[in-house]
Amino acid sequence: RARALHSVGLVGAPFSKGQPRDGVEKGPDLIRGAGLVEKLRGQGCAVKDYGNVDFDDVSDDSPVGKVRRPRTVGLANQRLADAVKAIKEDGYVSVMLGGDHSLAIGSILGHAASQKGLSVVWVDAHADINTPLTTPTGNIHGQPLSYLIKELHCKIPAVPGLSWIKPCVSADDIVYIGLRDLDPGEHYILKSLGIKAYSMTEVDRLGIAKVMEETCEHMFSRGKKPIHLSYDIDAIDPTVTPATGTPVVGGLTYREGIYITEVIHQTGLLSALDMVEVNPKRGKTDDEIKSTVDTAVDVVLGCFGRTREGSHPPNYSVPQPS
Ligand code: EXY
Ligand code: MN
Ligand code: MN
Ligand code: MN
Repeated sequence: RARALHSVGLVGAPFSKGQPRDGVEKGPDLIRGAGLVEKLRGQGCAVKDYGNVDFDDVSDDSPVGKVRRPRTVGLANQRLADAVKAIKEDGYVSVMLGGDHSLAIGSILGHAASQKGLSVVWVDAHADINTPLTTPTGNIHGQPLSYLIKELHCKIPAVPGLSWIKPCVSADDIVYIGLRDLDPGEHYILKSLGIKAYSMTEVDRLGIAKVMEETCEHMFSRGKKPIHLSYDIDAIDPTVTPATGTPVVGGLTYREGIYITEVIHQTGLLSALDMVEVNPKRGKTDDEIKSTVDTAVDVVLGCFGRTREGSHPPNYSVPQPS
């Protein structure tokens, strides 16, 4: 092949302290183990695997108000932000394999540090926009966007370990797809900031094709910015991806989940991807784990040009009988 179709910089983030369940730290190695790098190369991508980020536990990390493990999560995200920033400066599209969704803090901050402005597409059953004061659980994987949105900054109290975070995205630069489990505070924030959101109701009403058309229209109306796609595997229905910490019935089909990636790929603007919340310990059988991991792999492949219609190299010719 003359020239790689996409340059992918892969980083693993084996981190689980943004939520209470063990196992989600195994996501990166499982997704690699399912052949992600080989499959990306097989479809023409140049891949550099930056390995896994090293995370340290902060020993004395008692809750601050309701917020659990703020210093550990804050430190992990500082490390991840540096890793993603380096990947972007090396010229790759960053692919972060989680780990829990609190990692979006570091991934988006690192991405934003290398670009002038970003659009964020957040594919999730949940809005992950609780503030330290609205969170019902204290788990930071339900809060990452609250720290990152400029318009919410005045509602974020100083929390040890997290106060270094400078918001880097505007409410207008975010589109949600797949929502179906929001807390009251989250719903209020979405409505009051006017954040574009396609819940499962809109997916049902409009169909995924129209949802993606409108998603692109909304993003492009503000100029063509690099896209950060933050993809929580729990956006997809738990019949397909059951091995995740907070499954919610009534999710995206496999086909809808993949269609999103095909459209994002076609924009040519994908600049960073998060694939998070794959937790093998939450799968009841090997088949449940495999279906979840294989779907996560397919989401990443779809982002980098895999098409369901098939494909062929540009120089392909049908062999002639001699
Ligand atoms: N909204 C709930 C909370 O704040 O704890 C549940 C959050 C689950 C977050 C998952 C990963 O997307
Ligand atoms: Mn999430
Ligand atoms: Mn979720
Ligand atoms: Mn392509």
